[in-house]
Amino acid sequence: MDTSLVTEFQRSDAAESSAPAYLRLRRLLRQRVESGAMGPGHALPSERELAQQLTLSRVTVRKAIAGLVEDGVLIQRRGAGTFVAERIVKPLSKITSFTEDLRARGLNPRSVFLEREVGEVTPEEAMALNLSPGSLVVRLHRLRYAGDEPLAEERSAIPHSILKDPNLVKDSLYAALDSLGCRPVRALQRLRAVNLSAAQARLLNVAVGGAALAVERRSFLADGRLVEFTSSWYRGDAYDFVAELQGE
Ligand code: 16G
Repeated sequence: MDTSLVTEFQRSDAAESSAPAYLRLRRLLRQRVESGAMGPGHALPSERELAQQLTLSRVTVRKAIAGLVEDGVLIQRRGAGTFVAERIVKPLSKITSFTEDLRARGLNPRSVFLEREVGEVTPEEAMALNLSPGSLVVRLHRLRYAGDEPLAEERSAIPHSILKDPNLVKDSLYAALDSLGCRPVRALQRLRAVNLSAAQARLLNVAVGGAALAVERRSFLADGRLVEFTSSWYRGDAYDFVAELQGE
């Protein structure tokens, strides 16, 4: 058993005893993944062991873990136990950003800009963003990395009326939008499987024809305005897209 987990949990107990135990444990486990203390593939002790060591009920431990499984930080394999997710598990029910997804897994998000400019909308962008021909958009074309590993190619268009200066986008588009009070609250997404072209395969450092998930996201502000149209090509060997489905 990882003794530092026990010590840290006891410390959190002393520091914020008013927070429910399952939330403190969830936060602690998340921090350990984010800091890299528990890397991809790391096996967690069994529920029973964790409960015993931390003197918690199994229900509490299960509840702490369930939230992290839902967020894609941990995965459970039947009969084998609970592990830190190896592939990046992207929950489809939340509007998270590339930067947030990677940080949540203790990875280092980085981007290389292939394009960052203001230009007139293309017919496709005008249609997707509901803009009239001749309107201006900020256009970003980025190669998105975890450390040195390219994971996705991404093209975004943001109405110029919302984002005036493309250079406001440093590491994260959503951080820039957030700073303007314009973080999307709702999005429509379309996913399809594709084989990468030679140019894309070169950028993403995979074999020509390698599999990718092509995702188009149109995001909205609370007042209904469209704030982004982004086309992303995520490497198929690095990502799992997970959605929770509910009966009617
Ligand atoms: C994700 C989004 C993309 C968004 C980007 C912002 C999907 C499929 N796409 O890649 O629409 O523009 O994150 O990331 O999740 P950033 O804030 O790190 O620039």
